[in-house]
Formats: sequence, structure tokens, C-alpha cells
Amino acid sequence: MKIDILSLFPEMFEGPLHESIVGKALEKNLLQVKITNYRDFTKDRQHHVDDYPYGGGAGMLLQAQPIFDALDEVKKNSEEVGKVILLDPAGKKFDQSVASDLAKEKHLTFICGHYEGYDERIRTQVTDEISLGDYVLTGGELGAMVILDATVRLIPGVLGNKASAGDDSFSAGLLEYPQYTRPAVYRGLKVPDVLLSGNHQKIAQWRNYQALKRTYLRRPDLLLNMKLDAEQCSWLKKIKKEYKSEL
Ligand code: 21W
Repeated sequence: MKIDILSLFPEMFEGPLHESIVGKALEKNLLQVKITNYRDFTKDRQHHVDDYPYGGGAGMLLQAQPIFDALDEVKKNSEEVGKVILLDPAGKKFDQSVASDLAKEKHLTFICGHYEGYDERIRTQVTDEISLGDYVLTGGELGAMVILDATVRLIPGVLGNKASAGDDSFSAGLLEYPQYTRPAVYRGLKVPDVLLSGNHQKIAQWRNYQALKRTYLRRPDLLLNMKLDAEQCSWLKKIKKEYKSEL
């Protein structure tokens, strides 16, 4: 996959791109990332990229010209321009299903805003507008990094075969079951007996039950649009009864 990032702050990407799994994907050439600075496309002597909003109001806006020109440069240098993604608080909320759609693309371009936003006309150049969620950031850079991180780990070959992306809680639709590692007792806190039993069928059953219980108690919204099998349905009834008696 090839990813272009347009930003005023290229240095913000150094850490996240070069460590851990994404860093390895770059080394293995499963991923190429190019960062382009809008500042390199300004036409005036002082290299301004921002200006005051027409009609007044607080703050400054990224101007259309440096963004359009930076994007034109990206298009000129790519055989195939895939999705052009605007990071925007008013965009579609990012989640795992968006990540798996993006992971199928050959080329992604992220347009990061800063200051109080950008000239509205940039929206004519994008295929997607994505938000991280309902809180205010200082710019789109962290959004681009989150989306890149969640997307790149889904590219075949990026994760070792030890950790398969298909096992993720959100791809199964439930929260993850509790996990433990050695020692079996720490500060008096015991690992559940079943996990030490060596009975793999019992362990799998316990994990499925715990995942369902945790999802029901913490994120019941995730269960609304999910198909549960017969065993899960009967567990859920039991969990609901138990929970009611605790209230
Ligand atoms: C914050 C841009 C506030 C614009 C109209 C009138 C990218 C982001 C961002 C930012 C405003 C994402 C205004 C979740 C985010 C981002 C910077 C609003 C004021 N507009 N996901 N007045 N949250 N944020 N501008 O903030 O660029 S993805």
C-alpha cells in the first residue's frame, strides 16, 4: 500500500511511523509513506498557508491553493489515485469496518487540517471525510495516524501469523475476554482455575461467555446489531438474570 499524507507538521508522524508494527511494515516494503508539507506549495515570499475567514470569526483557515497544489503533486506522482481522505470533525466516524474497507485500497491520501479548519472548497477534491469521534483535536494529524495504524495492521503480511487480525474483538463484534499471564497468583489475585485446567474446550467456552458478559455489561450497543448463536442467546439470558439479581 502507498500512503500520501498532506500536513503542515510532518515531524508529528516520525514516532508512530517508525516504531513497532507500522515501522516493520515500512522496512518490509509492505507499505510506503510519503509526507508532503503544504508549506512547500505556497507562492508568497513569507510562505503563508493560512488566512482569515471571510465574514469574520475566530482563528485562521488553511487556504485552498496550497492544499489543491499539494494534492495535484500527489496525483501527478501516482499511477492510480485511490481514496482521498479529509480528516474532519464533521466526517463519518472511524471504526473497524472503515479500517477494513481502507485496507483493501492500493493508495490512500490523507489531507490534514490545522488551525480552525480549511477553506471549504477542498471538499470538492476528496472521496471520503472521516472523524475520529466527538471531541476536538488541534488538527487532523493524529486522526491520520490512528487511521493509518488501524488500516496498515490489516494488510496481509503486516502482522506476524502469531497475532492474526481476524481474532480482534471488534471484528468478532464483541469485547475481548479477560487474559492472564504468569504467575498464577499475584498479590493474592488468582488466575481463574479453568485457564490452568488444560481443557481447551472448556477454556474456549469460558472465553466466549466472558466476552459476551463483558460486552453486555459495558457496551450493550454492540449487541444490538449482532447475530448471536443459540448458545450465546441462552448465556445472555443467564447473564441478564444474574445482573438483575445483583441490582
Ligand atoms: C477543530 C478543525 C475544530 C476545525 C466553523 C465555524 C480531524 C478532528 C480533526 C479542528 C474545528 C477529527 C469552526 C475528531 C477533530 C481536526 C481540528 C472547528 C471551528 N468551524 N476527529 N467554526 N476531532 N480537528 N472549526 O477535531 O482537524 S479528524
